[in-house]
Amino acid sequence: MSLKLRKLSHGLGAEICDINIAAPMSESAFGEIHRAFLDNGVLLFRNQNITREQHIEFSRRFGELDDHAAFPSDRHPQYPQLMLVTNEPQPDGTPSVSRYTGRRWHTDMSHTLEPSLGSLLRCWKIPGVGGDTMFANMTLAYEALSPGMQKLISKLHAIHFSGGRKLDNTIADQAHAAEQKRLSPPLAHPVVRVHPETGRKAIYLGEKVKRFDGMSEAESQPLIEYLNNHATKPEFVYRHQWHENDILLWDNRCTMHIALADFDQNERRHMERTTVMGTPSGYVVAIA
Ligand SMILES: O=C(O)CCC(=O)C(=O)O
Repeated sequence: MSLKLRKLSHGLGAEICDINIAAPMSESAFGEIHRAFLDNGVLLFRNQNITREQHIEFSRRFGELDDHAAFPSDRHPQYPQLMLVTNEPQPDGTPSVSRYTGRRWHTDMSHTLEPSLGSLLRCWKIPGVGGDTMFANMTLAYEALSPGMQKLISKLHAIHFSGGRKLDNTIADQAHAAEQKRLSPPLAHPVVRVHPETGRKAIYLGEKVKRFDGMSEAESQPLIEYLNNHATKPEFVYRHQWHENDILLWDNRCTMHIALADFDQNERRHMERTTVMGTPSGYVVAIA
């Protein structure tokens, strides 16, 4: 198979055109997709009118899947390998707890000791306008820093907090936040991580990070803000406008992303994500 690729932006991302990811696929055909994944950081598969089982099955080719035990209330009731990102109300009529998922720059599962390798998000329902997702290429962002800054941040570990999610003051939201805090103590990861497959260095940060290990928030914030702003400059970013049945695959080891609130919240937006597990990283931080 020879893949038909279309670049999505200068900074990252490519569409794999004319493909059905649920069709039988040889190891060598999958190898081409895997190569494109490593080269582009984000891959788009359009028009994937497939079943949940097929979404899960294709995702498994990239590695072991998370059962989302760290997000029990966000799991699909029948498929623990699928995490919901939806504003569809719950069966009892209360708001969905995942309606604000991803509204800050982040990489998936950075609040765990096995942060994710990659995620595959499938779009089931999208508002008439907006509901976009943005991605940043953290390898390019790292490589654009001066040697002095690269050296400085290579010594730092950043503390990643779970539950950086926007909340309303509802009982369900508050209970969800408390549960997340209990399940996920703060962890520190290196600010510069080496991609295990490409060997390239990337910044590993985001807006869930409040401070560096061994430093106060006031001391850390200016540098965190600088690095997050630097990494999200237009030249490192791709903004995805969703169509129903898009599947977007991203590499959590060298990109970060944000779900935008740029849509009418009364309209329905429903996504389902598989999460491919990564390799061990970081350590638990004792916080007084
Ligand atoms: O809903 C989206 O566009 C992205 C959701 C997200 O941030 C995530 O699944 O990690």
